Amino acid sequence: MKYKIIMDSSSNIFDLEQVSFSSVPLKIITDQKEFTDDPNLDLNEMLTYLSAYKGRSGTACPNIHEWLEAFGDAEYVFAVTITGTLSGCHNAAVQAKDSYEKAHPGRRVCCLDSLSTGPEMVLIAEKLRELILSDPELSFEQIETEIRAYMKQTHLIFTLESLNNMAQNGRVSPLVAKACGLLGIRIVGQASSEGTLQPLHKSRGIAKALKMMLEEMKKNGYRGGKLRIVHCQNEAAAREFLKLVKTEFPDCDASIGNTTALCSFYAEKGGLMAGYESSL
Ligand code: X90
Repeated sequence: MKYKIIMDSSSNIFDLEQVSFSSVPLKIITDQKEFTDDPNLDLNEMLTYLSAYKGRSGTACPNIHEWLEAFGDAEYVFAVTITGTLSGCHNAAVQAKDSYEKAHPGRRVCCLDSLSTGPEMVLIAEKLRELILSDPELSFEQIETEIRAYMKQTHLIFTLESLNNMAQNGRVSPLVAKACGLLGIRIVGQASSEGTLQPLHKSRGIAKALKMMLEEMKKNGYRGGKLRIVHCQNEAAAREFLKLVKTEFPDCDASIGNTTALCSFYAEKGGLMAGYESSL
């Protein structure tokens, strides 16, 4: 296989069928413990530990070396990362690319900053797979052009119960975080075009929040395209959301999955994220 797709673990997936794929883990760090976002992690154990832990907790992105290791000896790599506006992940991938291409003339790496995370990255990876498998004659450059065009049509919408960990780690302003710290108040937000957390609404209760998410998606051009939902210990809300979308778009290609460590840490318990395609 000429092509390899690599994503950091904020994508919440550890494999992708039919193509060469690998995930590069981020880490969740406290003064006493470190959790690696890979398939060996016991997520419930981590969340239980963190909810009892009173000290500081943070995250760390993979370094250049870890990216290089994931490139392996692939001829052509597509590396999809969490937003470079909020994480050093993309930067590390770009530095790894430079050193890889220098060390191995002829090999190529394309680093794609999702300006987003989670299920929007999954849409990008699935499209890459489709392009790679569809036509063996398609060149690396052609795939890059196609995927960059596609990324203009993908979006991320979410609802969160708490922005504590985002605020504590400087990923959102304390002012924004305060709005959703109150009991029973959720925010609905989206990944902005700059790759930051953009709050859109506050909602008391989940039902209204889910309606707002769908409204925002439609405003943004959603007409029944692909939908990838993930949740942090909130399967009921994920199912409810899918049901809501299906009442208007019964034929949409949709799936529900779990957040792994990185997204669980930031989206926190109850958080719901959805990546979707717009038709605009
Ligand atoms: O340590 C690191 O380099 C990782 C930092 C990641 C910070 C952002 C994580 C966001 C996770 C939360 C809800 C969606 C926010 C979307 C913003 C684009 C998911």
